[in-house]
Formats: sequence, structure tokens, C-alpha cells
Amino acid sequence: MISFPDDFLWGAATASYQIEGAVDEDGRVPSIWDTFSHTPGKVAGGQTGDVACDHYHRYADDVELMAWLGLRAYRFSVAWPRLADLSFYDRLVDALLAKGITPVATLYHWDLPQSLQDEGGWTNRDTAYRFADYATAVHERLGDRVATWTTLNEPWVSAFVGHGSGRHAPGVTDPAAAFTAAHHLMLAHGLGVQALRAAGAQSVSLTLNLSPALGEPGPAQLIDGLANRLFLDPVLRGEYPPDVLEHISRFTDVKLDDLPTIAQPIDVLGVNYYSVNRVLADPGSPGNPEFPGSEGIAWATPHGELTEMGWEVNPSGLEDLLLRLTRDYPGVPLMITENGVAYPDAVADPDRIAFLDAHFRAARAAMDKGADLRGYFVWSLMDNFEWARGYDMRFGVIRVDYETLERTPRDSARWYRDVIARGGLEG
Ligand code: IFM
Repeated sequence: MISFPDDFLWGAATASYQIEGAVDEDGRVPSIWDTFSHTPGKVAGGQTGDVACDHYHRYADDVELMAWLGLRAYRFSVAWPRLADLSFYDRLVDALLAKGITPVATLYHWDLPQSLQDEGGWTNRDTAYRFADYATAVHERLGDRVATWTTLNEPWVSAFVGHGSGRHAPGVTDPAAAFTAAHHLMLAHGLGVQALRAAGAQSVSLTLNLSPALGEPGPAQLIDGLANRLFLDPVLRGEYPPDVLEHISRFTDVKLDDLPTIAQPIDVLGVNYYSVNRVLADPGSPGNPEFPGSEGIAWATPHGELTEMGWEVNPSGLEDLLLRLTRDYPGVPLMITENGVAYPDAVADPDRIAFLDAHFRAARAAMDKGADLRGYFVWSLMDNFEWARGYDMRFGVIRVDYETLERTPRDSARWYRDVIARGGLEG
């Protein structure tokens, strides 16, 4: 038996726009993802989050499924566009607590109110201050029952997929805007931490999507800088890495006076891990606009098995990442706030079981070597709206039939249930 600590936080994760639906109900205002998904050509099949999994109305049944799974914790995000009426989250949190499931709330998982985008969105410094006000308001409503808060989910994606390649809302393609957005997102995080602490939050965190960069040293250092250190170093060390800062200065200036605010101490770092970046020097390559300034760098053919998303399955990358964080940013407890996989739709999903099994083992191996890992949230509880890829990418351990909205636990859900019940993996 490969066992995990008794208090290990086994969980599952989702996000508001990906599952809730009910986009016009109870005073919800439009978000950048409503605008983007309703813009022809932006999302596969013209799909939108208008209905999604209808979790807004079916949350009670979904919490029953979480209880059946034996989840210790559930990571969800609050929709900023619902600020006028947060009573849905009251009901959700109460339902979770009634089942003994710890609510872990993320404040921003990409659904910026469109009204803020109309004022410049994350390229406008003021959005960071508006985020702190929003954090205060949500804490005021839920803070008596929610102890664990995450400010932002994956600011790299918001900044560089939203403003570099434009594959995500708001669909901007401007490197300077992408770096500016990244800085303002980090400022929002820091201001959000201050606001949450002032309100009495017990545990505050940030979730980053982190990917080891493998390959030739020069290209790997640049891509590691842009994917990982660009966020890790300001938040956890109060500084931009010199090589990254020099790179950014090719496009724009960032306000270094913000670094003390950005570097508020956090209680845990959330790690979303899916795969690695394999890169090599290729003088003719146009680069990748999600890594501005990466001209002359190409992405190498992934090794081994690929997921439906086309991502390399690489569990040892998770072990390496956890150990690197332990070494380079000591003293910060870690939580895997997302890990999971999209495979073709089936209820029998041995490949997903194998994927999770291998990644759980990698996490345990890192813990044996000193990583202070406190929990593991599978992405995702159920199939959902996979952003620009729409509903065809199925990440759930619970299947969703989008015609009937019926939920069916996959074999991986039963397997995960057993893992949680026994507190680990069979030998
Ligand atoms: O679905 C996303 C999620 O919203 C953020 N992290 C990665 C997942 C899979 O792409």
C-alpha cells in the first residue's frame, strides 16, 4: 500500500463558467467568456457556457456525488459576475459543509465582468484594486464558513492565452498587453491577499499552472522563465528574475514598486500540473505568441502517450516540479489544485485511472523526498466546458451527458473513491 497522510486533502475541482450555466439568472452580469464564446469562430463548435452542466440548478445532486466519492474537499470558483447576488454560493457552501466536505474557494477563474474589460480589463491597473474590493465582498458573505481561499487560478493563462495568442477571452494579441496583464494579475493577487487577511481569512493561496521546460538549455531557460519563474519569483521572492525582467523590457515596463505588495506571504501554493514544455532552438521558428519573444524556439515532438488535448503524459514531471518548488521556494506548503486528463468519452476509462495512479505515485515520491504536499484535487469532478475546446474535451471522473445533463460516474470515479477510502494506492 502506498499511503498518504491521514489528513491529506483529497479533492476535486471545477470552475464557475465551466459548469454553472444560468448565465442570465439572479442578476449575473456578462463576463468576457460570454462575449468571447458568443463570438463566431472562437470556441469549437460555437459552444458556450450558457447551460454548461447546469450546476447552478443541480448543485445539490452534485454535492451528493461528491459525498459518494468521499471527497474531503471541493475546489470551486466564485463567479465575479454574480457579485450582485452570491446566494448560490451560500447554498453550495452549506450543502458541502452538511456533508463534511471542506469548501476551497477560488475568487477568479477567468470570468472577468465584461464591464471591467470595457475599461481595459487586466491591462488596466485599476482592475487589481477592483479585485481586492470583490475579494472583500465575497469574504464578507462566505468567510464565516469558508476558511481556504485562492485568489487567482492560473494567471499565466489569463495573461498569455488571453492577451498573447488570443485563444482565450478577451482575445487580445499584443505581447505588451500580455506582460502588463501578468503584472496586474499579480498585483491583484497581492492586494487580494491583503484584503482577505484583513477580513480574517485563515488560509490564503494562489494557484499557478506550472510546467517544467525540458530541452536545450537556452530555450528551456526562456520558456521556464515565462511559464514559471515570471510568477513564482515575484510572488514568493518579491523579485522578477533578472533574465525575465530583461526579456519583458523588450516589450514594456513593469512597476517594480509593486513587488512588496505582490509578495504577500501565502499559506499554501496551489499547483496545477498537466504536462511539460519540450523546446529546442530553431532559427526559422516564428515562436509561440503565448510566450512572447520566443521566436527562434520550437516545441519538440512530445514523447510517448498523448492525451486528447495533445499533451504529453509525463508523471515524472510532477515529481520533478514538486521537488524543484521545495528546493527553490522553501517553506511554502504545496497543494495540487488541479491534475487530470481528457480522454475520449467512455464510462470505462482505464487510461484515466492509469494517468491518475501514475501522478499520485509521483506526488507520493516527491513527498518521500521532502515535498510538503498537503492535498490533491483531481481535475475535474465532472466533464465541463473546456474553454476554446468546448465540450468535446472530457476531463471528468464523472461523465456528463450534455443532451440530458445526466451524470454518470466513470470507472475512474469508483477507483478514486477507493483511493480516498483506503488513504492511498494498492502496492
Ligand atoms: O479546464 C482547465 C481549467 O479551467 C484550468 N486548468 C486546466 C484545465 C484543463 O485545461
